[in-house]
Formats: sequence, C-alpha cells, structure tokens
Amino acid sequence: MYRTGLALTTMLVLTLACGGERASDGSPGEEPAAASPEAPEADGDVIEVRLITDEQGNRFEPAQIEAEQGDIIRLVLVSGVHNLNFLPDSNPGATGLPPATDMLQLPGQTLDVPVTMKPGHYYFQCDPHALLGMVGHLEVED
Ligand SMILES: [Cu+2]
Repeated sequence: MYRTGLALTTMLVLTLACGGERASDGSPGEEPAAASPEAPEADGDVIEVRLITDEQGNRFEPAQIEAEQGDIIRLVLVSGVHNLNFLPDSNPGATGLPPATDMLQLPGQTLDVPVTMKPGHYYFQCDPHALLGMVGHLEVED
C-alpha cells in the first residue's frame, strides 16, 4: 500500500482519509475515530514524537521518551519516510509490544501508537533508518 511508485492522487486520497475529510460525493467509507468507548485517549497522555529527515540526518524528536501505560505516542511526520518499530529482537522478553507501524510518508501525517507495555525500558527504531541511527528509547513508568 505504501509503495513509492504510488501516484500522487492515491496519496491525496490517503491524506483526505487521515484528515477526516470527505469527498464531495459523501462516501461513508470511513469509520468514526472517536466513537469507541475504549478509546485509550480518554485517560492517557498524548506524547508527540516528530519524525524528521533533514541535512542533519534522520531522527526521532525526542528520541528518549517517558510514558505510562495507557498513554499514546503520536507520531508526526515532518519530513522523509519513516515508521516506528519496537523491534522484538531488541526487546528480549518484552510482552505487549505494539506491532511495527506502517510507513508515514506525507508531511503532517500522524499515527497514534498506544503504550501497551508493562513498566520497563524499551528500544524502538525506524526500520529504513535504524542503521543510520534513527533509534530511540521509551521508559514506561509505574
Ligand atoms: Cu526513518
């Protein structure tokens, strides 16, 4: 779905879907985002993490995060193409790790990742740029 060869029109459709806007035909193709009663935003903090590519390289900002279970890590794409992966191999013994996210590739695009892990120290990375140093750590506190 996120191939680089996708036409701009397809990306535009994704943008509109993410922004909650609708085409003029009133197509009801999207689910309401906030209607679910178990939405974790209700009692957790939202922690913004920006995903950046610029002349200084590729990075998370901030790359060191503190959170509590039930908080939300909100990825905000500034530039480049990135994802977030709590790589299981680099978090030995961890349970409740969220799955690797899809790639974010539209500036301004956001993606919420719930903090589902037990208190502890967790490693995360951007898969395309881990070897270039785009890694970080999450401390889940009691
Ligand atoms: Cu990246």
